[in-house]
Amino acid sequence: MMHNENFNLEPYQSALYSFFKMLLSEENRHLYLHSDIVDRFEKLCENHSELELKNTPMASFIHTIQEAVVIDPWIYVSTRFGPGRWAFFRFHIEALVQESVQIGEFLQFKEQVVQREHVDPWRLEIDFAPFQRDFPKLREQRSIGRGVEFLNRHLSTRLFADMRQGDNLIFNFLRVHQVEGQQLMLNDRIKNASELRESLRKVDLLLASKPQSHTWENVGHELQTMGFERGWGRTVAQIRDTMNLLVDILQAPDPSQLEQFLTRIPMIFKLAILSPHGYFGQANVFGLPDTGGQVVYILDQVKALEREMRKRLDESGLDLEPKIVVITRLIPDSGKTTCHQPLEPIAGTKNAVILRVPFRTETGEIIPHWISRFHIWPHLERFTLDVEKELLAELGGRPDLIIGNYSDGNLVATLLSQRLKVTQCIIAHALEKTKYLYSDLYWQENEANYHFSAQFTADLISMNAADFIITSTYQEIAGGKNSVGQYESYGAYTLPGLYRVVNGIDVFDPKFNIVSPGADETIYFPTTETERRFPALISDIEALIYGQASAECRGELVHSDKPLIFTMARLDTIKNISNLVEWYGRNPQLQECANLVIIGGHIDVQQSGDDEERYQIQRMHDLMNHYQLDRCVRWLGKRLDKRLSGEIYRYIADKKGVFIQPALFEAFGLTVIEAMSSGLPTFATIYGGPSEIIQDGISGFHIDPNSGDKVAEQLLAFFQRCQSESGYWEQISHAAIARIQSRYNWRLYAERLMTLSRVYGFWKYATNLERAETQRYLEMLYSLMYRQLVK
Ligand code: UDP
Ligand code: LCN
Repeated sequence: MMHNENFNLEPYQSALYSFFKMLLSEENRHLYLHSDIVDRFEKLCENHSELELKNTPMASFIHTIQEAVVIDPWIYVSTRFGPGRWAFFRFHIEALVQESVQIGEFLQFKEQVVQREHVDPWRLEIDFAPFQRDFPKLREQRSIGRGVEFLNRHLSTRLFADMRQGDNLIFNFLRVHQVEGQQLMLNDRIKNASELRESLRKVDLLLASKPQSHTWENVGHELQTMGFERGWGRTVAQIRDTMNLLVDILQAPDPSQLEQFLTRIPMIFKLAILSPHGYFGQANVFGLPDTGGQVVYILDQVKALEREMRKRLDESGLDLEPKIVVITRLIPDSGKTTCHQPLEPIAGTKNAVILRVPFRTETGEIIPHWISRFHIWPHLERFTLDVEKELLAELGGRPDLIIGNYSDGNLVATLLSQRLKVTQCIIAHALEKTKYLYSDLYWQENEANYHFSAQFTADLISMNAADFIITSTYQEIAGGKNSVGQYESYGAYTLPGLYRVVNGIDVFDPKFNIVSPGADETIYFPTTETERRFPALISDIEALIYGQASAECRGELVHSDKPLIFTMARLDTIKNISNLVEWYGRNPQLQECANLVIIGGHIDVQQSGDDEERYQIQRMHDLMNHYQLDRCVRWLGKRLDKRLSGEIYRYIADKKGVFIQPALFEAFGLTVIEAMSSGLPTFATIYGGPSEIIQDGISGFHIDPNSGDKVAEQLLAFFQRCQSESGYWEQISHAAIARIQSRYNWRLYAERLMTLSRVYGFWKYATNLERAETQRYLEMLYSLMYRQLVK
């Protein structure tokens, strides 16, 4: 009997039989995704209306199936009862046997689809679960992504259960802080935790008698003789405040006070941010292959972090300028970009720089050309060693925190953090495994073009090595009701013939924290804020949108009075822009109602050096020819500077237009928040981050890129409603602006990230967060698997 703790399936045995029989009857089909399963089930319900299967426990069970693997006479299914909660079953169609199976068995069966009888039962199985047995885990789904709160609560209770142990820990921790050879917080006049408590009492009496606005310069000397050093605060009032927090913690520890206290300790002065691939520059790079939101994100992040670091150093009484170094690869043949320059100051910051280090061949020659992110794996190890030297020289010492970006940057961050013994944070931006369907199962077929085997192995290593992980949304970690999270997809998967992962990462791990990015508020702001706008750009924008066709623009809009449907993205397959053209082309009513404006790629296919992009460019031309769209579609194949593209969003909003993001999958989607910040009603894919950014029908609209005709209908319905209902466009526009202002901004981001790095740094010092056992296992994986794969 199929036993399931959540559903009583006993009454539905014969219906289940019919259902599985139906799957088996499809010739040469072995794999079914959740949507296929639901689709087949609906057919079953139609054909057997007398069975009344809808709204039964069986229907609920069917909806939990994420994947079915069908090889006569067996059907194996993976079921998901919520984020991170999975169970696996198998069903024998002739013997009518149903039973639970282990994840490893499920994966092994799935391998048969690719490997037939050559499946190796002794294939390497990777399992991180045993290392985590004694490690605290979140329990509730709603807590996923709030790891630091949990960790703080859990570990403080555990540590301070023995007060003496807790006090000693804090005392020792306060003594390790130094900057540029200068001791901070405590000096050796205070010998232990009880002396610390005593000194805190005395110093408070002393400080109470001083003017509260006096600074360390006035009182520092006296404080030093009592055992205290710089770092507690700038003014007497701030110093007392921090010390009182500590007194409270030593008396009766409370996790939120501990967090507050840690945020005040000067721990982060120097930051290294890794982003090796792509063209990383500040101008003429957006839209180039592999160069998109990640670069925008990092440049904005650096500005916000520098501000926050400076504010905190200032508040702790230190006159030091923070230093941030963004490390990328140096590309000698970098066209009109600055990516051949070894060092470039970052505009809008005082002290942050881009440090470029070239990739070298085995014999040491510099590699001159751009390399796709899918092919850079063999270069990263040597790059790490070269970066280490240059980074230490640039910073004059070790960084206090290393942040990795994307699979390649995260791997380099891991290697560097291990070598330098520095806290490591990683940011995925986009995990490719969820973007490309069956990229794990059919990895061998894609190996030449994508090298997913190396990429997924690198991902697995860095996500397990990281001290903490920042994500932009909840769904990035744990998905939604019917969608698997990007990290969650690394929980279990198989690369047939290479290895199978039975416990890769647990979404309940407290290392996950959601810290969402924002959009640069000086560039992306509501269309109604007229005094901040750039009116001088309007004539340029009108020329771009309504001007004549040229080598860089295709299509000439005939009716300038119509609203505009706007999209902007790199032209790769996943962004799905050419399909948008097709949906628009197939709907003459929509063409009648609104024009389509696209920014992305190049008009001339010869100008692109990227295979995917070339294919998309050609397809765009074919579709525009086929549907004769030159009078209602304007396609700009050029890169615009940020100020201009910011003003374009607002121009489109002035004309009561909309923004559309039709991607097959979008990890987060910065264009979505840029458009919404500008007040544009936004239609964006349900696959990935946008489904969380937008509340459907309230602050924008969800669209399903697999149902293009329906998307065209949704757009048409929106424009029709705007015509018949005055104020509707404004309603959605205001809600979009409010949504972004409340949730997605860089100030909150920087505050949070700086707090997280301190709290994780503290717990890493205080406990065995580093998990030496895992570390050794990861080294083995790196050495025996990753290095072999990239040879
Ligand atoms: N962008 C741009 N010009 C282009 C295409 C994109 O300036 O031709 C910018 C866009 O404004 C956004 C970023 O590049 O800031 C794209 O980020 P997103 O997260 O939407 O997608 P990604 O490219 O990272 O997949
Ligand atoms: C990469 C992506 O694919 C986008 O979805 C994100 O918005 C971008 O990075 C920034 O994180």
